[in-house]
Amino acid sequence: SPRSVNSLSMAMERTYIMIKPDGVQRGIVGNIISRFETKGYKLVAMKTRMATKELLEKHYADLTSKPFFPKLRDYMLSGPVVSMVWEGKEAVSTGRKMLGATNPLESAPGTIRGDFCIEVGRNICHGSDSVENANKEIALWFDESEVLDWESHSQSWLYE
Ligand code: IDP
Ligand code: MG
Repeated sequence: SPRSVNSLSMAMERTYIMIKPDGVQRGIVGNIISRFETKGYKLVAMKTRMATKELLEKHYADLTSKPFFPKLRDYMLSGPVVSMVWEGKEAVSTGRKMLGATNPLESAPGTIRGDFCIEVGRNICHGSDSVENANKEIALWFDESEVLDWESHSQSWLYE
């Protein structure tokens, strides 16, 4: 394989990015994909589907007791979501930076939430907040066989 020693030893991560129903309805799917793609991250899984109550209760397990959880669940069930796994160096923390703050009014311009939305309950995109949670979320939303190992021809143009 033409991979360099460096690229093999560096901390490659996978993060779970999900475009929420408002992002799909508003036609922002392509823009969000494009940002991760042009950053240099590698798309290793993607599908469009309806979420389910069961998936959302696991995905947002830390939030099920919050007063806003029923509204969050209804919002996430209101239309299709786009589930993706993006891979690359520090993809989890960088993905969070690309998303911006949870509250879009506190998200910097140039971030996905900063550029495209206004309210916390309509913030168009999810991104894993730690490597551990990313691995859990990827296993929750995808079968193992749906997450692909493939070698990008850009590898040596992205990593030294
Ligand atoms: P995150 O999506 O930035 O990781 P979390 O705190 O994990 O933020 O919350 C998950 C999602 O729940 C948020 O993206 C947002 O859609 C929703 N949410 C969080 N806090 C509130 C709130 O106070 N009111 C309404 N919805 C909220
Ligand atoms: Mg979160």
